[in-house]
Amino acid sequence: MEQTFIALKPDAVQRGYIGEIIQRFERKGFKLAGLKLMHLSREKAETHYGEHKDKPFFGGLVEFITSGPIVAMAWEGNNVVAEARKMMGATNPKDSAPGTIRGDFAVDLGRNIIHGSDSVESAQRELSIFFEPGELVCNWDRSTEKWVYEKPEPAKQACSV
Ligand code: D4T
Repeated sequence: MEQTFIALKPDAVQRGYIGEIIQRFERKGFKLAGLKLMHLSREKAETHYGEHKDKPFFGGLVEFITSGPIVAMAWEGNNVVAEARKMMGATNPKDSAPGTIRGDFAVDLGRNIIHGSDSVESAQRELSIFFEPGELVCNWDRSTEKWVYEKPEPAKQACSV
């Protein structure tokens, strides 16, 4: 069972889309394993976006992501990393299909409202930036599990963070 890291960026929080976006992941059948409203420090923002540190948009990106509260989340499910990326749509909202989160709620690349890990390895790295040890909640039994999966797995006993 995979885990992914999803962040609702300051524009999603300011525009009042927290509930609507969370609802999409719940409706899909993914299971919540971590959730917090937080103000990201500059240091963590620079770590998270480290791969972009030499790009011209890096400064603006760090300013933006630290400009207001974000919602950090861990979601669990089969193929959740790739499925969440599909649900989010293309990075640039001008290319995101209608029906995707960015396609429905965003217009501009620098205000694309949501982040999702692009691989299982990135998810692990990012979850450990945004969550402290013990903050994730993995070991809860969801009563609907057998209605989401044909062959449900028992809840994880140990969280990745
Ligand atoms: P995030 O990390 O926000 O989920 O985006 P992606 O994983 O889909 O895309 P990314 O790493 O290429 O970009 C990170 C982040 O930078 C913003 N950005 C990107 C920007 O403001 N200007 C740009 O020219 C680019 C390429 C948008 C997403």
